[in-house]
Amino acid sequence: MKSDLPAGVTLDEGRGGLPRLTVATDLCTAELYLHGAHLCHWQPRRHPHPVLWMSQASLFETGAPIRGGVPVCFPWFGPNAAGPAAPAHGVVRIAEWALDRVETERDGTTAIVLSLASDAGTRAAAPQDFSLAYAVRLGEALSMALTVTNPAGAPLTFEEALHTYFTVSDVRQVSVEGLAGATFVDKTDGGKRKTQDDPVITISSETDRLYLNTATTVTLTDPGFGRRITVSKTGSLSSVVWNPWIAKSRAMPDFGDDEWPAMICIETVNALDNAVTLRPGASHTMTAAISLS
Ligand code: TA6
Repeated sequence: MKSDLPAGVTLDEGRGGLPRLTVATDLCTAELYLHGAHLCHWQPRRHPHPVLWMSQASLFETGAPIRGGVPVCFPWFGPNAAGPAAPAHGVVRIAEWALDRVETERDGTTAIVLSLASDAGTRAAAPQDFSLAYAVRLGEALSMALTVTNPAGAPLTFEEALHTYFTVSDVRQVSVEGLAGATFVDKTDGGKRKTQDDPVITISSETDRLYLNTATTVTLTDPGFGRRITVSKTGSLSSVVWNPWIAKSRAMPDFGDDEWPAMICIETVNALDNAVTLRPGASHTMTAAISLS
């Protein structure tokens, strides 16, 4: 695959010796690990700060999730009620994906396509058969498209997420809009279902909300960095807003104790009531498009 790479794209060993695609074009810099098809870095050339956040304490080893960037979560979101020993957020973020192609589009955007099919490794924790294709387009904007195909002879029901970690100047200063009126599951309050009454979400404690039945675009305003990040989506009816705050940060070994002010997750999801069921042979695509202004 190394020989097929366009100018500005290299494939080498990254942290932990894991295969890593590095993009350095006129439009942006980026890093994507084949482990979990995990986008770890993306920064448009004209922006002084990275857009995606990475923990300095993240692991980079087979079998372990990477902390930050955009974890790809499938076929369940969060813990697996059916298998407490099963990995959180599913099996594909700790699987080794195939790099199918890398192309440079006419406007200079780098388009990467990866794939993953169920095998004995995934079936050990997730019995369902699946076939995934993941298209990541990197330029002055970022778009990610996760396509799930059901290769089996029976319906496939799954949850999924593009669990995007954003870098912010100070999470206590940012505001999140676009979810007004939506119902959310408050994971900091026993999973109670509540309504987002205030059109502006601010963060002043641990915040872990799964918004349901919402297809809206979400904006993150960061006065400290003087930027607004827009997350628009298709094929997704759930969104998550998450910041672990102090105690939860300390409880996560791959998350620095003092890192929580610098990040917020705004995730593009299908979970709980919005889980997807595919009939045999059918496909479903969820996309997230991220732009800055
Ligand atoms: O999306 C928010 C969340 O479900 C939080 O509850 C927290 O667990 C976070 O994901 C990180 O999950 P992870 O399994 O990566 O530690």
